[in-house]
Amino acid sequence: MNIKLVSFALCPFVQRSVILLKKKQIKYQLEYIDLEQPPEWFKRLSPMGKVPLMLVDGEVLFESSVILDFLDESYSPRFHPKDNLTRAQHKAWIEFGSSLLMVQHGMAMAADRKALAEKKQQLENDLQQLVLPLEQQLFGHPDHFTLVDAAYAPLFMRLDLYAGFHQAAKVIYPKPIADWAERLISLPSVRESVVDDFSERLRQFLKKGGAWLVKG
Ligand SMILES: N[C@@H](CCC(=O)N[C@@H](CS)C(=O)NCC(=O)O)C(=O)O
Repeated sequence: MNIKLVSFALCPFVQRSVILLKKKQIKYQLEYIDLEQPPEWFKRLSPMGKVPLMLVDGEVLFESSVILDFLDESYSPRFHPKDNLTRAQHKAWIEFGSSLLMVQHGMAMAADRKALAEKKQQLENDLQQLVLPLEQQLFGHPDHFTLVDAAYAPLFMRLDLYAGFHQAAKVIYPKPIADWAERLISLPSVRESVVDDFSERLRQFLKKGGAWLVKG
């Protein structure tokens, strides 16, 4: 199959697909677009005007979780659990991860310290939900990579960078999450899933958006 991934370099939802493509050693092409001024062909193909957009032999796929499912079903090894119920649970937690990505975006873009603190608190509250499934080893097991790992690694990578940008953005994790996050961001497939100057580009992007996190 000919796989082409349409991307914006800083998008965590695109990064999920890149991690899986790398993990499965699938050959693919990457095309970056300017989301502020998307090309006409992209507007025609992307129903919601969002990346990731994946072209599979020219056929259009969108929504990061659907792209993950498609890649997993089409290329070995399979990372989604075989058992129907467990697989459905993994999909549900991936959806939860998407909501966390929206909260982290709000936190990063917060215009002042107070707004950042509020978003960080919301994120810390939401993250608590992950403790039980991690303790029950529903996912996050060091020996078994899953699509949940691919879906959450972009979140933890960003939170790690924000803490480096300003200590006010340091998210406090309960131990099972801290261990999982540390493991995920050190995986080669995760480290290699972003552009080389990712941190600096992210900083510039936030600065342009007036984020307090990178002011001063
Ligand atoms: N639910 C989508 C979210 C994708 C998304 O929000 N992508 C952002 C970039 S990170 C985007 O394309 N935004 C452009 C826009 O909303 O106009 C997914 O999981 O693929």
